[in-house]
Amino acid sequence: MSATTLTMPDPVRTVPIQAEDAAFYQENGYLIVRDALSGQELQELRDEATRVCRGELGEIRGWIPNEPNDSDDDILRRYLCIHFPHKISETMSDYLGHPAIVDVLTKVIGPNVKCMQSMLFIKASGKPGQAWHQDEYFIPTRDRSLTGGWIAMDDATVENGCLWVIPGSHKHGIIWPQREHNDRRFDCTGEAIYFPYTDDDAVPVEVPAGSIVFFNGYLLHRSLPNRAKSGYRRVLVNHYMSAESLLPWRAPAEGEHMATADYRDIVMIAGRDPYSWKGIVDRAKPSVRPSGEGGCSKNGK
Ligand SMILES: O=C(O)CCC(=O)C(=O)O
Repeated sequence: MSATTLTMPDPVRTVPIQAEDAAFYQENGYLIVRDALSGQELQELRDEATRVCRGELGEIRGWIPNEPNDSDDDILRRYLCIHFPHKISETMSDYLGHPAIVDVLTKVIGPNVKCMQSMLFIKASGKPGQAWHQDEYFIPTRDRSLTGGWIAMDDATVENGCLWVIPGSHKHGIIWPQREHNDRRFDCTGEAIYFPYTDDDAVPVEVPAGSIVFFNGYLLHRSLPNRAKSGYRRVLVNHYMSAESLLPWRAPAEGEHMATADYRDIVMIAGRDPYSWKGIVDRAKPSVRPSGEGGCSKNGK
């Protein structure tokens, strides 16, 4: 299948987005919001990313102790991605509900929105990307409302490993099979297969720092390695969904039926939580994602 990228309308918008921008998102499965963060906010996030990697904010599974003379660069280069940084960083927790994010998500998801995941990508030069996948494969919502909010902390370019997306690929509503791979361009997370597209259907999502890329949980996307000579492609990406939907993520609690399984380590970022009576559970712990540079021993996000 060909996604006719030549006639693609411009996916770049500013907040507040309009109804036609939300329609673009529904049709194409992604949207870019430019200038969503100020220069000061960007610096705050970059500084916080360094503090997270330095281990100054709290425990991270897989974290490597610093040597006395380590520079920030030495430390940042150790980590491709840290999962759940918002659990130890108040700043990153605050950014889950940044006004630009709330504006877009309340227009593409609905008035009640919750967040269940954050990931801090450092992706220094030479680090791998992530193979084709759909986020809904990893984070199953009941109503397909999963949406990523990918905050670019540096300019993201083809050279330094920006996102690539297959516009419209979310519309099948199918979760394609996934398998392990030995492709050294990518980290150890599996790759989606048997979908009816080729790499020629993909478009690069090059964005300046301060942009936020929103994308649907069924959208096929990937990123390639950072081939720049130096520097990073830092991103804070958070995942959101409608608060009405249960989230059967992780194993159900003891004695719980799958139909009512509902992961409750969430942060409400807009509207009301219809399940507030269940309370919030502190379950996710920050961890380092294996980069795969020494080979992949196990799959997973
Ligand atoms: O930024 C990347 O390299 C990959 C991000 C991604 O695939 C995701 O957030 O789902």
